[in-house]
Amino acid sequence: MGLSRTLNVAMIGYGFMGRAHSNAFHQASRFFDLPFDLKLKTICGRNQSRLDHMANRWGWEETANCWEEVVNRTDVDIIDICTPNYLHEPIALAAAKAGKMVLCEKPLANSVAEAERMTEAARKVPTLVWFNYRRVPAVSLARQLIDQGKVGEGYHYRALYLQSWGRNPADPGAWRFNPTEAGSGVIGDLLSHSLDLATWLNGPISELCARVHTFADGRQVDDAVTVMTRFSNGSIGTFEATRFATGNLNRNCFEINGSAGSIAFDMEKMNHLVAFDMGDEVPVQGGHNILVTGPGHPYVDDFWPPGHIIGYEHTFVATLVDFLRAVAAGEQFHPNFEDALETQRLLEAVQESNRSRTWIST
Ligand code: SOE
Repeated sequence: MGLSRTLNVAMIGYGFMGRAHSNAFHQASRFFDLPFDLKLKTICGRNQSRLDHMANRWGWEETANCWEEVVNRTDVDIIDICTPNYLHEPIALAAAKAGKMVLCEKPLANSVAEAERMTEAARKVPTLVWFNYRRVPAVSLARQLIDQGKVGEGYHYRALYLQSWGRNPADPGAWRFNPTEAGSGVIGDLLSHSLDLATWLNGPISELCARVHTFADGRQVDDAVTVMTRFSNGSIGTFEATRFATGNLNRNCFEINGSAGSIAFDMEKMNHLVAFDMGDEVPVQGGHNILVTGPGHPYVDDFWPPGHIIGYEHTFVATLVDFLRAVAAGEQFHPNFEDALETQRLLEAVQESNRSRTWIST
């Protein structure tokens, strides 16, 4: 791919993720030395007044209403998809066909079949799926500690993704509650994050057994899910994802227990990682509460001086930085469409296990 220094970005969609991505497109080159400059060229969607508001506030040059035209523009290099899930596939297929780099919100699709078509179509273009929690510095540090053998032989992987807004009946028509648009409830929205992290940190899942539940009367998507897993490395896992965890707003947590130590993370304390090391002298054994703000921790040296904490938005910046550097180096970025397809297979196995009331090999 002969790329110029400036890459023009077109974003399709303008909700919560549209803001998170717009911020990342601006901030990436302010904090990091990058191989490319990004131009926020056009933002596309149906509602003109929301588009105008987004364009003014977040510095998009133009607005557009027809994504089919936008993905075929010769002056656009990157298509960023942050629409409701059901539109991921058609937009990604068209964008890949037009030879664009394709960035896509999670979950990649509403089914494995869709995700397979997207992955196949995009084989020759750089892809990114916004599983942003991998780039929380504390989570990246967890991965480094695991790679250094600090957990040892894995025994347990435990994940919770707890939110509570599903209890609010106020907006039953919102797309996240519409099975045609969202595909599922917490399975695609929250469990997908936990499974992406789990397979990145602890390796492939070999089998699983799941129970899905909907609490709200008449709601057509799942509100909660619990999953038991076996991992290929011999460890066992439990996962819980819910929009009914009263009192919890965005607690994306995991804990890993192994022969050499343990690691625990909680997104509501995202600048910290708790690490327990069996190598410590017994009288001082206990969880080290590490403030992951540098020096030397992943990403943070390019943000603020040590001790100056960062936030949710920085995870999108770090994701984008790694993607642009991978593109410049001609390397594969992860998680890409292929990685997200594997997660999609797990999501479908969860649905299948719930339907059949059986363990599913994955
Ligand atoms: C849902 O409330 C949501 O916004 C998810 O869609 C995001 O992926 C997650 O990061 C935060 O919660």
